[in-house]
Amino acid sequence: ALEDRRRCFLAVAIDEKIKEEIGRAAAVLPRALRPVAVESLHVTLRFYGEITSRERAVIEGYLGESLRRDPLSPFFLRLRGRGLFPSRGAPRVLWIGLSPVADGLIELARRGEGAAVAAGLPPERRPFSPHLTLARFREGQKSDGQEILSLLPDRFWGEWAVKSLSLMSSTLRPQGPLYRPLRVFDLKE
Ligand code: 2AM
Repeated sequence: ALEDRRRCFLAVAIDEKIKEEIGRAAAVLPRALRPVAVESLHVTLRFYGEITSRERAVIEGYLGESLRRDPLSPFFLRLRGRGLFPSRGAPRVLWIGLSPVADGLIELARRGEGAAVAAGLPPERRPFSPHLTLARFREGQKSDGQEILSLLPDRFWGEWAVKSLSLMSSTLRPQGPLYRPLRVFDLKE
C-alpha cells in the first residue's frame, strides 16, 4: 500500500558543537539560500527514497547482519572547505566538504548500497560524493555562486568520532523537512 511508504536515508550524525558553529556561519547567508536547520545537518550515506516497510525491514536486517558479521570500528571525520553543486552554472546546493574522506565512511556507504540492492531497490548510478549540505538555493532566485562562497569561510570546521549510523525518515513540510532516526546502528568500539 502507498500509505506504508516512507522517505528514508542512511546518514551519520555530526558533532553538536560543530553543528552549532556551522549554524552560526550559515546564519549570515543571503535570502537566496534556504539553510538546512542546525539540528538537521548530517552526512548522507545513501538516499533510499520512498520505501515500503518491507523494503525497510530488509535494509535494517542487511545492515544489522553486515555489522555483526564484519564489524566496523568508529572512525574520525573532518569537515573542511566548501563548494557548490553543480560547480558550474546555476548552483543548487552549498556544501561543506569532508576532507580527508575516511575509509570507514566509504565502507558504510558501500554497505548502505548493498542494503538497497538486497531490498530490490535500483542501484545508485552516481558515485558516492560525501558532503554536508549547508543550504539550498531557492528556485527562481538569481544568485552569484562565487559571491556566496566568499561569504562562507574556507576553513576547518572540526573533527569528531563517528560511532554509529542512522536510518533516518524524512517528512517533507512547507517549513523544511523533518528528519527522525528510525534505527541506530552502533559501530564496534
Ligand atoms: P543532499 O544533502 O545532497 O541534498 C535527505 O533528503 C538526504 O538525502 C539529503 O542529505 C540529500 O542529499 C540526500 N539525497 C540524495 N539523493 C536525494 C534525492 N534524490 N532526493 C532527496 N534527497 C536526496
